[in-house]
Amino acid sequence: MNRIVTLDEFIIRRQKDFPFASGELTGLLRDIGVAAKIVNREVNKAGLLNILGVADSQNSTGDVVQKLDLYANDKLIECLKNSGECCGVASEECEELIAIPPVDDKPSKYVVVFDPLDGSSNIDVNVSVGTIFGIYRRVSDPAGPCAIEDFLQPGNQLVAAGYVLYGTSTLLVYTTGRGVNGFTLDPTIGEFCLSHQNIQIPARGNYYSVNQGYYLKFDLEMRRYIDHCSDMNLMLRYIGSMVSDIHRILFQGGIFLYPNTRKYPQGKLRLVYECNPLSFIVEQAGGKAMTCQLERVLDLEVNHLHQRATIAMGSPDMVDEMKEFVQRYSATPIFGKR
Ligand code: AHM
Ligand code: MG
Repeated sequence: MNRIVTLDEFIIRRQKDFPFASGELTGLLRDIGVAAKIVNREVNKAGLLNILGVADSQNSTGDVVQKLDLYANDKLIECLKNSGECCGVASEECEELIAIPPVDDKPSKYVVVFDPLDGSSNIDVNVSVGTIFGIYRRVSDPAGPCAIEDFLQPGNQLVAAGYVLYGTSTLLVYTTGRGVNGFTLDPTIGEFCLSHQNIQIPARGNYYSVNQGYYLKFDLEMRRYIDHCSDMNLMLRYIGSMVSDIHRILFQGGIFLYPNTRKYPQGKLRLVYECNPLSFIVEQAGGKAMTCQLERVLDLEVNHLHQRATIAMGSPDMVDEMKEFVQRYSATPIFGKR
């Protein structure tokens, strides 16, 4: 029988890959793992408690907030505040960043961004949801509190990123820029165990994932590409939970699209909390991630915390093909853009 490798053990082993590592990032990843277990416990028993349903508030971008979103948000913030390993957090559910004072006078050099419960429209109907996170090294003066510039770094500066998928089983997938690894929560021992080592996205797949209900609201070039996916007999899969849709594509190949619509001219998904961390993971697994205007997502300038972006990500050959369609059918000449 293969020996079980727990997330904690794996993270500590990997610390040796970074010769100047102080253990801070290692500690931070472990703390996120702990928060994920707490959120998982609540997600699993959500139907038993009176915490399902819509809370009496909207988040900073006007979406209806589910109660479980608030719970997950609070738990992540609480775990990170107590950990002493990060000096600030920014969450999709909070308008502003939250500065975290040093624990035991120990200054920290990292900040964490997260979407506590992505795909929240699925919560009430027992469909998979996820948590997405990203970690940056702070760029502000380490002597003071964290600052907005720590969070407005482009995705290419991410030190680590990951997601937790609360599905038929609970999985934590993360990267520190040296490949992507996945861990499945074994509920009998309460540990995330290494289950998917060095995840590589297939060059192509049989799935495309897009909200086809918005088809008529997409630009012509995107409609043409979607027609092509259909002509090629690709299978449409769209859960409405980006983590779940990307998870399938990571393992089985395919392309995920969230283009601009009339309602969301800049796209709907959040660059800081959703697009950048997942793009880092997809690229680390050998995939590609670009906007529907053909810019590399990880190179986008970040101007504000709740900035939105369009996205096309997944299997490299399929993203390249999408790019060709956009170049061919786009009304605006955008050749030469990467
Ligand atoms: P959320 O973070 O508020 O849950 O919204 C993000 C979700 C993504 O997970 C998903 O891909 C998308 O929104 C679905 O949006 P739509 O219903 O417009 O297709
Ligand atoms: Mg989200």
